[in-house]
Amino acid sequence: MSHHDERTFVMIKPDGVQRGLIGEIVSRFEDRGLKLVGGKFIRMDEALAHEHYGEHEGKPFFDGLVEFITSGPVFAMVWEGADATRQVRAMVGETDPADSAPGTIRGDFGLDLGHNVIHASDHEDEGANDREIDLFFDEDEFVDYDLDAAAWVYEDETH
Ligand code: IDP
Ligand code: MG
Repeated sequence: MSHHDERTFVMIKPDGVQRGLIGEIVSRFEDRGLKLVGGKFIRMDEALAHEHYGEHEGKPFFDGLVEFITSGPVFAMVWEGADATRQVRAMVGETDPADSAPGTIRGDFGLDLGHNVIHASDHEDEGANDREIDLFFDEDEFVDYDLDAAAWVYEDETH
């Protein structure tokens, strides 16, 4: 079942947490058939924020981004499934909620670029997933189990 086990890093940002969207967003990934393998509710410190958003250091919005992402708790998760990184990014929408199609998370729950509810690893950035998963999770924090629904999600999964 190797092609079902791609892992991707997802994080509900402080605005999503404060607006009570954790359940709604988790539901969307569950409904899609993805498997939750790790999750943690944390307050990011400045060092973690700098490391996570290192690629944006020096950009005009960087300081505001670090201030925002450390301003309250975030819910970090790892989801697993076929083509998970690309599929999750498609469910998330564009970086700017104003450009995001209705039906996507940012398109349904946001209006402002600086408060776009959710982070997901970039499928176009080869190393992003592994880097972000490693940054937020230790290997022993992943839960090893079979998701029974997988037998109905994937045609080639056995019952
Ligand atoms: P992404 O979250 O869709 O991958 P990135 O370009 O990687 O988008 O930017 C990371 C985050 O930085 C965005 O999600 C958004 O919160 C913030 N951001 C990006 N560009 C801007 C901007 O021009 N103004 C304010 N915030 C921005
Ligand atoms: Mg990005």
